[in-house]
Amino acid sequence: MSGLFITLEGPEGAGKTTNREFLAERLRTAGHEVLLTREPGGTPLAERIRELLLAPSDEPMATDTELLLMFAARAQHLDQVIRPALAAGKVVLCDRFTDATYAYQGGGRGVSEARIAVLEDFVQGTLRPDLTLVFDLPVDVGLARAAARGRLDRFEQEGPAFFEAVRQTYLRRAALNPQRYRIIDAGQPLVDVQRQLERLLPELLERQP
Ligand code: T5A
Repeated sequence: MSGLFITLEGPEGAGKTTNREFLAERLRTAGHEVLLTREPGGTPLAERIRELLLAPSDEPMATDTELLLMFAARAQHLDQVIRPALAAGKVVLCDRFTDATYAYQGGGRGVSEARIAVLEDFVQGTLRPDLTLVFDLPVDVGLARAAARGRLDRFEQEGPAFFEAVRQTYLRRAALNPQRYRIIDAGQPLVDVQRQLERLLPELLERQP
């Protein structure tokens, strides 16, 4: 793989979607071919799985069903989009990836890390992101932002304890591997968040293929 794999992570309403185009533009301006994508989703089939995962439903979704659907969508996304783009030397900027599984299905739902790691190895082989930006902010601030957008999806209907576990899982994983993770203080006004991203750009560009 000759490309660069960057993932954007964080709890609800952290601003990943708002900032991913900003980052992509900066990287393109620096002369790199950037593929912007997201999980769950990123291909037509994986986007259909996303709909299943996000739609509120009267039938409760079993935790293992949720976990396996996340990895089913990921397998499709890797095969159709991520691996080919990396092989072509592109920068892949992905809004959420397997850290979200550790945070939501692991921290939030209580699935053991060991169980998630088995699926991670099975679906990804040795592929891991080169760099992960964690957009961190207090849970109540993120939930208020998400709520202001209107109708809540199936995950957004969870309570604050779920999202606190999600947040703490991200922070713990980042602390364990400072080489790969960078924390962005996403509770700041947008202009300040983007200032932090600007400061990270030289490092991102240094890691370019
Ligand atoms: N999931 C995903 C799992 O459980 N396991 C997995 O393995 C994977 C891959 C995906 C859901 O799936 C779960 C996690 C998620 O719950 P999603 O809609 O993609 O669903 O969820 P999010 O990625 O969380 O999307 P959000 O839109 O909720 O969060 P973002 O993208 O971080 O936030 P964004 O940019 O949309 O911003 C939210 C609002 O805040 C404003 C924006 O304008 C927007 O209105 N905003 C700010 N306001 C003030 N100051 C700032 N600095 C702001 N930044 C953004």
